[in-house]
Amino acid sequence: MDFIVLTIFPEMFNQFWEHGIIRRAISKNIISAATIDIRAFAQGKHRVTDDRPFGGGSGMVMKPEPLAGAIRAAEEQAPLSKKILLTPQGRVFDQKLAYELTGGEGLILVCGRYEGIDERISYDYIDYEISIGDYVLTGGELAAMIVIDALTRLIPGALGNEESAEKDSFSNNLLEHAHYTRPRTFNGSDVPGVLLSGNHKEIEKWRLEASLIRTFLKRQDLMKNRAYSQQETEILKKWCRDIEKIIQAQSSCGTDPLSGNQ
Ligand code: 4FV
Repeated sequence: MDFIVLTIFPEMFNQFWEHGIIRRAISKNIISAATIDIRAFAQGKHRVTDDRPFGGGSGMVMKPEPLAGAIRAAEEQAPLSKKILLTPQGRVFDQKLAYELTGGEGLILVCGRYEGIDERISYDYIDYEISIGDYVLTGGELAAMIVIDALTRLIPGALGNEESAEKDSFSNNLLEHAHYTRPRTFNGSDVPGVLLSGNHKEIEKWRLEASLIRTFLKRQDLMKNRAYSQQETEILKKWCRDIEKIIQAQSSCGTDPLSGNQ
């Protein structure tokens, strides 16, 4: 997959390309990564890329001409790549969208600065608008890094063993189970025994239940309109039975199960 980032701060990506899974994916040609300096397409001796907004108001707007020049240059390098503008106006990025975007040849990621870019660039040049969340950044660069990072680890060969991307949080719309490593005891707390049992069937069951519990406690929104497997449904029904037993036990000893009052 090819990534070309259009930015007035290309140097911000130097470190990003040179570390971890991104570095390895580039070295294994699983991805190609490049930046294009928008300022290189600005006219005049000061190569101005921004100007005051028509209609007045605070802040500056990115001029259309340098952006158009940079986008055309990127299109020459990657004619099949989709042109993405990182903006709070866009579809909010999530694991589902990450999977969808890995299906393409590549992405040309346009990073805005200042108050944003001239709207005519969105009209005439941009295929998708993507937001990394409902908050405002000083520029689109960090958003571009997040998109590149989340997509790269989904591309076969990028991660060590394939398996881990499949078992990601959100890959099955559940939060990932807890992870433990040596030492077996830390700060007086032991690793759950089942994980030391070597019984992979029981370990898988424990991990699934751990994912369901975490998702139930932390992100119930993810549990709504989700299709549940037979095994997951069994686990959820067992919880209901266990909770029923507790409630029954409470009422049998005359305690109001909800208030706990006698
Ligand atoms: C943003 C976001 C974001 C808006 C004005 C850059 C800033 C400035 N991009 N998801 N949230 N962009 O806040 O993607 O130009």
